[in-house]
Amino acid sequence: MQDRKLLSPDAIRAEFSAALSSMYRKEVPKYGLLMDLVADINAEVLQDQPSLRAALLANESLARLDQERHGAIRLGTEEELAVVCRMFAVMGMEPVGYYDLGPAGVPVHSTAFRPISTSALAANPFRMFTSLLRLPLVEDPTLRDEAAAILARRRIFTPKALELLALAETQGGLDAEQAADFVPALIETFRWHGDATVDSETYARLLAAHRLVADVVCFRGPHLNHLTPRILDIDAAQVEMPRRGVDAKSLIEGPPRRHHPILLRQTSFKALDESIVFAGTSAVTGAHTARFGEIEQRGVALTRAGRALYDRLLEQARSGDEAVSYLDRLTRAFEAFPDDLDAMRREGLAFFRYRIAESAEKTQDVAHLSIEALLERGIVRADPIVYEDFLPVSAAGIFRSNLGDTIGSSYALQGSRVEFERALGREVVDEIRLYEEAEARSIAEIRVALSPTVPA
Ligand code: OOG
Ligand code: NI
Repeated sequence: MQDRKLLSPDAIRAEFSAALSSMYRKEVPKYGLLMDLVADINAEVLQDQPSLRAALLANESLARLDQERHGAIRLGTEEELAVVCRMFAVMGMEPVGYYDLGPAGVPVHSTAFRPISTSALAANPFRMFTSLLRLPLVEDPTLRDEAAAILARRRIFTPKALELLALAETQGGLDAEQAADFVPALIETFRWHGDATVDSETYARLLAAHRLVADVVCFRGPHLNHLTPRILDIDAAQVEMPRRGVDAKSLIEGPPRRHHPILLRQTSFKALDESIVFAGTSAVTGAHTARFGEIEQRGVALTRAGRALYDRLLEQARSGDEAVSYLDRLTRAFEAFPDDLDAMRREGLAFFRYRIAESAEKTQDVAHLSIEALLERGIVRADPIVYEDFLPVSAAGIFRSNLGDTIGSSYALQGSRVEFERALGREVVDEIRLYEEAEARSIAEIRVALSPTVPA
């Protein structure tokens, strides 16, 4: 039997994200502008804040700073979701989190396919925010059936990608040569196809039902709709974007600016109007807004208690007095969220990774001390764990910025995690569990490191 040397899923994911990035730069010229802006602002911030630079260097994220963090796609059917799940598994990406965007007026439910382990995230952090259209939310039954029939006819994966997927599943992975074929074959699925699968009249009817429905249903596949690099100062970027001719959405999604960032803040801009050719015609006959640019700034991951507080304060700001600007309401509401790392830690609001301080003296027996006592004595330090996931209210805001604010308010029919998981063919990973485990593991490692060595 031939012994194949399989490539690590991390390496395949790195190839995939690099290939997506170069495809997107070609497809969406304005995206290059955004990348330049991000590189400039990140360089400035690093120069101004040597301590941040040192922290990024210490956790090995400095080198990958300007690499894209995530992309987003929208799928039309449960079958597409099931296959996408298997495709991403080849690249070490698992579905993490369940996001129901219906309450925020977007007829999808979503997950994020992403690497899970600290080492995999460090090797390549790329993740894909993946939404599934919820056709039952289309009110008109005739239109709904028509949309379902159109989607049932399309084949979004190339035969090559499907063949290599089957091979990966039987072999337990792909070797370098196979991966070099797999990545471009899979990328085809996420490419922009300007030729619509429907005529202009059908497109117009679907567009009238919901812009998102038209975007998902009328094309040959789930075109990548944005790629998102990481920015170290999103407020600076928000100011800089219009200066460089990039039309930013008016508000940054997520928590307000803080001294110690929490969760995730995002902003975006409409990238371009695509020309489309409708079925049955040969000339360019329409325009469609599909793709955009986005940037994100990430902060510390919150515990269930911290997240509940975040959700409550956000809701307070959103439903507050309209005579006061949203930004003021947000700032005021979040005064109730401590902006001090140690307070967040002691109050159990955020997750930390504990480690033995480099400066700690390797002295007498301290194994009996509590973590708090170890911290106080400087033997142990606590570093915030970065939030790697998404926020449903923010995600809905990003959808809206691209689709137009005219989209409906709230869908009464709740999304169903169980239904989503049935389509996926597996359960989604609970993102908060991952942070709990990472924190607990770091404490266990300290216990091992400090335990007195047993004499041989
Ligand atoms: C996805 C929007 C959500 C994010 O970063 O929260 C998103 C989409 O528009 O398909 O990407
Ligand atoms: Ni995004």
